[in-house]
Amino acid sequence: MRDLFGGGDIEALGDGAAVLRGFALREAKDILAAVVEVSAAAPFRHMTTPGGYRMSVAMTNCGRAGWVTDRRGYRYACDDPETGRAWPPMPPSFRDLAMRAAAAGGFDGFEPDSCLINRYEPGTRLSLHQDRDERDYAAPIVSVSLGLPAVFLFGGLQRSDRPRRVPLESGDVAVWGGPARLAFHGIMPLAEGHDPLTGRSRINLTFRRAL
Ligand code: MD6
Ligand code: FE
Repeated sequence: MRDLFGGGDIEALGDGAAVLRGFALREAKDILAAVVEVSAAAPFRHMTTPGGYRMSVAMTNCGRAGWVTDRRGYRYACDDPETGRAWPPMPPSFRDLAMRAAAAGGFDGFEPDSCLINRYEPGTRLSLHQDRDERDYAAPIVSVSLGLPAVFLFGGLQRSDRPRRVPLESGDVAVWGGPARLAFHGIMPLAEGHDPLTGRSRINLTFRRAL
């Protein structure tokens, strides 16, 4: 069962991890409008991995720190390397949503200082990885899905642990922390489709406590 107003189901993905079905559905339109504003100041771009590959996911950030990758490595930076300016501030509504989602997932007191915004198009994928560039792992990761559906791969603490395949729809929020903080995760190649709010794309917001 799910309702339209964010009071929906919580699906456990193991100890410390859950999907909050439809948690961000009510504010989806407003979030996407804010993403358009952020990306006017800090455009989506395809970053380069330390190994020299162009990422198929297009990314930007808002908040005090933004996640970046280039030939020198993965890290958080307070300035956008493309513009030389600070990342756009995190809208208060983003922070509020992330805090409420973290609390619903069992993590009270989450204070995100970084919001990585990812744009996927059909065919785009994100290979299995851990989020480990943050200074400490006490805070959870909160990941908001909007637009086209995707299959989230959620594994264990070893790369070799077989991941579960979790379908994510627009408005779903995944939260992982505590014993699951360093779980391997990824996104299967996006299927072709059309979403009424985003068209031919999926927008993902990942909130972290980076610094
Ligand atoms: C998702 N994204 O798109 C999950 N992690 O649902 C991630 O796990 C992620 O998009 C690190 C960097 C970029 C990402
Ligand atoms: Fe990740």
